[in-house]
Amino acid sequence: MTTTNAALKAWVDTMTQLTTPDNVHWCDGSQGEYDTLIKQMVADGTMTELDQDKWSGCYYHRSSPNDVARVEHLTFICSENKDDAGPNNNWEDPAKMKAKMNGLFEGCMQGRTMYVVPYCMGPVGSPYSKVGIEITDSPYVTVNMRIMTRMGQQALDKLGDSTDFVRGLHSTGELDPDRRFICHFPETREIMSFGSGYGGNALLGKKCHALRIASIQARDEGWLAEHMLILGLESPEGETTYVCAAFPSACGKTNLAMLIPPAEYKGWKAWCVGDDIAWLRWGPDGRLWAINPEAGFFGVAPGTSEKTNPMALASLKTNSIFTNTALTEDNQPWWEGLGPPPAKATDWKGNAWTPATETAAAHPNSRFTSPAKNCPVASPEMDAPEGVPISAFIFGGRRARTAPLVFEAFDWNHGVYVGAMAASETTAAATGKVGVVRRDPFAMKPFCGYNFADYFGHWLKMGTQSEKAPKIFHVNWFRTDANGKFAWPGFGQNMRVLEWVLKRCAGEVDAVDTPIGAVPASGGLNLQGSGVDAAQLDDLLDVDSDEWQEELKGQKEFLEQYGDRMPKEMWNQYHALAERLSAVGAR
Ligand code: OXD
Ligand code: MN
Repeated sequence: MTTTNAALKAWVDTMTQLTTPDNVHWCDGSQGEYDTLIKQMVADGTMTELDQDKWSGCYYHRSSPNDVARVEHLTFICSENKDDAGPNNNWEDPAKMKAKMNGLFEGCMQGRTMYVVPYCMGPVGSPYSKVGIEITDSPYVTVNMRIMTRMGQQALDKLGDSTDFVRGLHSTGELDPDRRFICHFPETREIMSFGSGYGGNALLGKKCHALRIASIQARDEGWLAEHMLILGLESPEGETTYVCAAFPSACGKTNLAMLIPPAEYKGWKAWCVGDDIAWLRWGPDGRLWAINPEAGFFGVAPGTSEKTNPMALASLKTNSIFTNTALTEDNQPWWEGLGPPPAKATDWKGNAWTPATETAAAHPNSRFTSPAKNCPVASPEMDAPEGVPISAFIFGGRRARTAPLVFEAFDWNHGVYVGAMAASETTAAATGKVGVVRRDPFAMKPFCGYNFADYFGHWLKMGTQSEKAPKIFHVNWFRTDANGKFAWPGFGQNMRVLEWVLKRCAGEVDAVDTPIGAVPASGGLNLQGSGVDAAQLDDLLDVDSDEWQEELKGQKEFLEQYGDRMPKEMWNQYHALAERLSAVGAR
């Protein structure tokens, strides 16, 4: 590992003095370094080697049982000005929080090795990529970062002597939930994360850098950093159209990103460019181009199977790390939904487990970390420096009623409003209370590093900058019928909705206006072979006045939280929607 970057060396020296590690290791990102770290973790019990004949290059890790997910209540945006963080974030004064965090970090790496992890978010050759440095005392984090980012010497080479890098300091500390904080300092582009080893809290390139800090950089520099998958759909004629889609966590983003078109779609191919994050900029041609800043998938294991997502399953078969799944007696990972349960296993907490055990074998948020290149439908454009041109944005959530299967926004500003009002209903499993609407604007509620009112303003402004802005759509795969059953088959069948989206982008198919947006005209959505008939589709596309009056109330409450800072145009959109709804109500 070599660098002449004086600012970087000085910062690493200061962090070394603060945390006092026994050793400092600068990561070069090589396979040899990765193998050495894995070997070391197998030796000390941090990792278990899986059956290498069936799971080549795969390892298993069990985290502390109190450290299995992102901790939104312990995540802070420490901007100089509280209003800049907005009601959508926890805020603390940066000087106060820095002092508190420095206290936690003081001497915390004693007896440990400090790993200096240079990483590049985005293809190394892309002018749109950004370099960050994560300092961590976790070898588990280090090997995960090598899968999730372009890591090591290549990132240092890209950085050169520039001082423009995100500074991330991470320690697992004592994994004490009372001494766990994930803090962002937007003005100085710094991240300090203490007390957790979980991906979303500890792999600082992902949510902390590529979304929270990058969303702020994007606002300042005129681009977008979004919680979106990027999917290419290639027609039988060989033309590929790209879409970006934003859904709240655990609403099937990875599944849609790796969709397999149904049998009726002969000759169609779907290509995965990314499953979680998109960075978008206007290209010289006036279109919006997207890169995936990541190099791997950090996917939820439970529910992933040959049936639901064969492409994810193929991706995780080699060179992957499994965290908090179950482990079978013959050293294979297992999770609920994968297939028949093993007769005996060890559960995610390390306890003996059999199918008769009442608790789940895998934690519901157990994960696989896999190289994106493993995916059989990884887009050939995944490394393209300029990214891919986006024709449509698709927003969605999990709604039992209210939101129809699909609708198109009337124009960009209406589309921004639709994205801002994206919401999901909680499921019984999550809260014990079904049907509570949780607003998750642009699926960015946990990830927008600044005031949502300003974020919506930024999106509105972006739309004024080109005539070729993508069209905006909203989908809902989770609508239920009168019996409470899912009315739409989902998964690969979602291709039918995507085809309609593509046809709308190409101006090839009609739509019917409703008060909330335009839905497919009769016969416009291909149902052949779907198992859904025309009457069922009518129900799936129905816009119910009473449900929307209720929805309007929730939208108003949400907008009001942001006071004067909410752009007037968002209120204009609200009033226009209310008027359109009352016009049909009065009919
Ligand atoms: C994720 C998330 O892990 O959104 O991608 O929580
Ligand atoms: Mn995500």
